[in-house]
Amino acid sequence: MAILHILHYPDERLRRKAVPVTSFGPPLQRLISDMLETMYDAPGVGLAAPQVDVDQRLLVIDISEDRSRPLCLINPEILECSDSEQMEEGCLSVPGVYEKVERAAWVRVRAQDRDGTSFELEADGLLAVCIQHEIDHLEGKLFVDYLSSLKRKRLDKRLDKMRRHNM
Ligand code: GNR
Ligand code: NI
Repeated sequence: MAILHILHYPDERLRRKAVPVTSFGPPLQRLISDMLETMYDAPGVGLAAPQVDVDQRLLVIDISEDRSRPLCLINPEILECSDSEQMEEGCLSVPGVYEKVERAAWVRVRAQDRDGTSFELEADGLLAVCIQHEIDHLEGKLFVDYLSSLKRKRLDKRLDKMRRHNM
């Protein structure tokens, strides 16, 4: 297993639209194990493949307290969603930034598991938010895209300053 490098905003590679997974062989199995290890190490509650520079439609999530319930969603699709709620979000690709985002409070999702078997999942609370956040990554979308333009400008200035400081 290996800890993978996580790309940081505003890296353009986070903006690509990921392509469907078609091969469920050993390379995919290794990638899933490495993504789980990377997520637990970070630590984060989710990780999408584009964050580790893999342009494919898969993500891992574990929202359990004791980090014992890994979930792997491959080629996920939101079939249905309802209500909306605001939750404070963070992202491993935008370290140190936490902002409220409005999303569906409930989702029904279809995905494939690591063997390629299709399944459906209903989620609310943090799991629902996390699934939507990770699926956004597959579309090249980041949670900061939902901020008002004023907040977004302030954030870009702050990050720019941090980067210049670190050069
Ligand atoms: O670790 C994470 N926490 C989190 C908190 C609220 C809403 C979404 C998330 S996902 C984030 C990990 C991450 O960046 N996944 O892409
Ligand atoms: Ni993220």
